[in-house]
Amino acid sequence: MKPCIILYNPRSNASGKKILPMSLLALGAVLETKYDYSIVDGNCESDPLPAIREQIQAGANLLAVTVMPGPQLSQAVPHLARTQAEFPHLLIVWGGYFPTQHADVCLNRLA
Ligand code: B12
Repeated sequence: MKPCIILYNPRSNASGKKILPMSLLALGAVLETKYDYSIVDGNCESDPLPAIREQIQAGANLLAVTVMPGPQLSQAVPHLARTQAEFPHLLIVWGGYFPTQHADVCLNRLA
């Protein structure tokens, strides 16, 4: 079945280390057998946007992103703004350390 959920880990380290996206793997474990999902890892993709676009064109309708403060946030904001502009009906869900601690900023300034 085609994935309906994209789990996106914006790049979290400049050194290019392929760190396991534990946050999304934990989410995937919950989604397993219930929903089809794919993981787009910014630590593995030089430009994650084409990979995200491809999944949406293949039918994905929810983009779930994990965001820590710092480099991940500076990736997430422009990437999600561009993706939302291109796919206005796409549902985007923020999770992780930054939105958990700064929900007001995410809801009022970034949505
Ligand atoms: C692994 C890790 C890293 C890795 C990155 C991993 C990655 N995502 O690629 C590396 C080493 C690169 C890293 C770097 C940094 N980190 Co760090 N990191 C951690 C660490 C040790 C574990 C996080 C983790 O994987 N937890 C396990 C997963 C399963 O739990 P989780 O992330 O909370 O996810 C759960 C929920 O939050 C939720 N969830 C998470 N994402 C999403 C998304 C959606 C859509 C939904 C629905 C739910 C959801 O569901 C998950 C399952 O329950 C934590 C400390 C800790 N013990 O938690 C610090 C921590 C998160 N890091 C922190 C910081 C500050 C940084 C840096 C800014 C440090 C620096 N100065 O450079 C950088 C920033 C990097 C960046 N932003 O890009 C702080 C954040 C503090 C804060 N106020 O938010 C922490 C808490 C450490 C600390 N005690 O200070 N980090």
